[in-house]
Amino acid sequence: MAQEGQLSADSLAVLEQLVPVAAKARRVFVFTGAGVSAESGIPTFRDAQTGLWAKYDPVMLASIDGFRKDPANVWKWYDERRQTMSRCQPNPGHHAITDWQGLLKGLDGRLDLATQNIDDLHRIAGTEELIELHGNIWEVRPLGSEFQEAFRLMDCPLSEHPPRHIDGSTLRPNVVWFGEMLDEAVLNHAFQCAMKADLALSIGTSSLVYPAAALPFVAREHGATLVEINPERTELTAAADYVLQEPSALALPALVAGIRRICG
Ligand code: BJW
Repeated sequence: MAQEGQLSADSLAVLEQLVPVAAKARRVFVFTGAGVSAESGIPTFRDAQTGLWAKYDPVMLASIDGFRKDPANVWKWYDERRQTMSRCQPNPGHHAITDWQGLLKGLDGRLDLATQNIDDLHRIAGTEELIELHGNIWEVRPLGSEFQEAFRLMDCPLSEHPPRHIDGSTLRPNVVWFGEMLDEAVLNHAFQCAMKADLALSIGTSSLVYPAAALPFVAREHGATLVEINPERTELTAAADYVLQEPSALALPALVAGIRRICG
């Protein structure tokens, strides 16, 4: 468990105000991005374009046009990321969210988690009913097919780029690329959860990629108290009621420990 003493004096002051408010909330909506997995060793989406990949436009690596032009190259990037992710474990931030979800369940409350991450770490940490807005890197589906046709492909590394279906057709990662629609049912469910929340947290996301980035704003518009956890300021920071400018693996365990001290 993270030590509260490692948090800045400013953050401790924010926590002192926030903990009693968070402990009263019974309907919590958590929205996460790549930063929540940074301390597990997974580069954030922007970091994942550094080094060898810096010369590529993210839209070429994460778009259907880029994939159609060079599926082998896009798959090479995903295969490298799969290999990195296969070595990573959930960090104290992921576990704190699961712990809070369990605590709320016992209090007739509810915590819904919508993640933009494709890395599976929230699920491995035990969070239930996870809403995966941008898909999952361990799933594939035939090019041109729908989300519902996805299946798990755990081979790591892959034996060929691109991997092929049993009928020889090209498989694509079951993720949402730029210019593609998110699964409508998944997105609607996330908006419903955001609208019902009395407390919403946006954690480890640059808050730049829409429509997902609208979720915390919508929660706020529907009356939720809004918390942001991110070492950097983002487009959301000015709209947040409480801002913890800290890594999530440090701030989340401290927040949930404070809530547990009140709620038991
Ligand atoms: C820490 C930390 C620590 C570090 N602790 N924090 C309105 C205006 C303009 C454009 C658009 C618009 N609405 C829609 C668009 C287009 C586009 C879009 O939003 N573009 C923006 C760039 C402007 N959106 C789309 O195309 C979406 N589809 C869509 O809108 O469909 C309708 C449509 C159809 C046809 C034409 C046009 C529209 C789909 C978006 C899909 C996004 N997909 C990706 C790739 C997924 C697969 C993969 O990973 O390979 O999803 S892109 C990428 O961004 C990925 C992420 O999930 C997503 C968000 O990134 P995230 O999580 O915020 O990561 P980073 O790296 O940006 O930030 C990390 C943060 O962590 C930083 O803030 C750090 O400070 C912080 N951090 N360490 C806590 N220890």
